[in-house]
Amino acid sequence: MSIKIFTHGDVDGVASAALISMYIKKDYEIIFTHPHGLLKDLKEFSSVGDTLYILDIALDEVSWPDTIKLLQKYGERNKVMYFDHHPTPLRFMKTKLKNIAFIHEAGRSTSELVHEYYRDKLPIEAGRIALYGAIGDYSDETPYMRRLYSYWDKRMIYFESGILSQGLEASRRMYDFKRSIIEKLVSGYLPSDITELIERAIEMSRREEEMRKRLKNKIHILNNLAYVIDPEGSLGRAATYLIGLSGRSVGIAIERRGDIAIMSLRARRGDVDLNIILRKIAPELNGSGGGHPFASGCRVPFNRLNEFLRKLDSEIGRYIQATRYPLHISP
Ligand SMILES: [Mn+2]
Repeated sequence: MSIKIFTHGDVDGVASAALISMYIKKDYEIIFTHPHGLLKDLKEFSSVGDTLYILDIALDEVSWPDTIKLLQKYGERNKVMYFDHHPTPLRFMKTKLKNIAFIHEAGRSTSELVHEYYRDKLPIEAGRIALYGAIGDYSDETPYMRRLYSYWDKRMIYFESGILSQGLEASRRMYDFKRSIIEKLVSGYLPSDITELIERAIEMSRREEEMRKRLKNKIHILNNLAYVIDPEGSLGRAATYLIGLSGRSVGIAIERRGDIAIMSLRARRGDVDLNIILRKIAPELNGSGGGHPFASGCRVPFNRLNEFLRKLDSEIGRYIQATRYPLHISP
């Protein structure tokens, strides 16, 4: 029987785990996971009687009923806290949950939700950690976070958060390194105090710029989306740059892992809701996908990738058509 923190490996996940660690103080274990792996990781790394914190992990469109069933079973014996801000599955009903504290709100980072929940029990330094996480998810402009900014200098916070996000992006599956970062943040270090993190951040920025330049030769463009296979760099960053390079609404960076195509998708703000489209069409091709309206992830069998991309392209086109209203011209 112990305390387990399941979290995402990005800035928001790392910051949220640091905040929980500051609150619990000791004897916890941090496990990095992701939406598609949550159920398997829960079964492997936790058992009935554990106190669980799940942070910044979207509920997967396919496996969520089993995940919730398992968590409710754990919740009969011990505390289960679920903090997240990703849109929930299409048929998910928060009100039907039993024995799980489900703290959820779209549009606010998980770090913000965690900080607000435990704010009376956290030291002042927790506020800047929450801000790093919120910036990492582009969600630092909420009323609550704006209030937190009044204790800090925004430029300094952006500098530190930038090091953290570039450094973590360059350390994808280095879970022990990420645990050591959390430990350091908890004991009061700034990201800029951590030499290895800075070195990785600088190296990441250099590689990212090289990748961005290479994308021009690897890009494939359909009607409404642009994609690249194996960008040789961060998928999320590549997806963002594809929008600018192609002028299309959606950028998709794809990596092959065995028989699976792993994708990161970004949409131009205001054009489409990727989360809704992916939750609908990915399961139709034996895959899973979702996330935020403008930033999502997806995986489908590699041999169905072309079918998926064509389907997605026409679905995006339909979505844009359906939501495009004539401009209102005021007199
Ligand atoms: Mn997040």
